Amino acid sequence: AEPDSQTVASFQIYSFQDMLVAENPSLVSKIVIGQSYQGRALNVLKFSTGGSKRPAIWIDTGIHSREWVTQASGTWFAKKIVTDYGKDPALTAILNKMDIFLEIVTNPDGFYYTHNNNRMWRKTRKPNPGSSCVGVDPNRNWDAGFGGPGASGSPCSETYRGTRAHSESEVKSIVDFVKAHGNIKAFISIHSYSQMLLYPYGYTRTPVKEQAELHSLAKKAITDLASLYGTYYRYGSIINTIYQASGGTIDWTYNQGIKYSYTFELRDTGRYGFILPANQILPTARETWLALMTIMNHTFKNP
Ligand code: 0X9
Ligand code: ZN
Repeated sequence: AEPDSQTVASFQIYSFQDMLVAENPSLVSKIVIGQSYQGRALNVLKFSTGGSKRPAIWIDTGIHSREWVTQASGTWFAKKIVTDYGKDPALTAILNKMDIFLEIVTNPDGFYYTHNNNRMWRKTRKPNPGSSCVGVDPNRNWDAGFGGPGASGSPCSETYRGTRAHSESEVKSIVDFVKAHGNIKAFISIHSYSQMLLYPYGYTRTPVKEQAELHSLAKKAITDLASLYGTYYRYGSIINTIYQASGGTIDWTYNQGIKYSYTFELRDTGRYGFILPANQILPTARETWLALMTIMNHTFKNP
């Protein structure tokens, strides 16, 4: 019989991660930072050439489960890192001084659900007591303007914030990891779709202290992204560029002192939306990598 799509998708991403570690043991290891509500491992790939608690770059994909081009791109980034280390001088220099952490399947329960029940599932899969609606928006659950405008208090909403900040294990596991690590210099959370590169804040109009630097770095990153296929990105703060959103990932990481906190919204601008055709995966991953390298390089040079 044909393997079901769940077998193909997250089993393959999980076994791919183990294979990558097995084939590149001196560069890649796998850390389990926690478990999802339904008990799935929250795997993070660590790319490191040595040292301990080196300054680090975090990248996550798939926190919104239906944004499938992000998990696919994250998988490609993992392979790209091991392929380019020792060949691309910029990446090699970065990895000789810094570590990269990559969480590809950041919302595994939601990802499972998008394959087996509802392709358009966005939230976690934890039941909400007193409601028949399931799940919390993991990009409204962080302790940054939590409960303010730009999130919902209704369990049936797609932007339900949850009963308290960090109520979702998928979020809390990252919070604990970031705090325990204490030396993360860039935090990049990858979503789709809209073609935007965003920096804090989402919950307030108050500009961040380093707005000028974050803005010009975003411009450089999207210019490099566009150099490959001409894909046009907008950029700016979340609240000025997309909409007000409270309890978001990168507002929390920024407030933790991680200056280079960015969110991508990958392809497209709505023609296919979340159901991006598979033939756009590789071009999306390739162009996004150019922007990631720009941000990582700037972080490396401005510790
Ligand atoms: O609404 C969101 O969570 C994001 N858009 S999406 O279509 N991927 O759902 C944008 C939110 C901006 N990011 C943060 N608040 N961190
Ligand atoms: Zn999203």
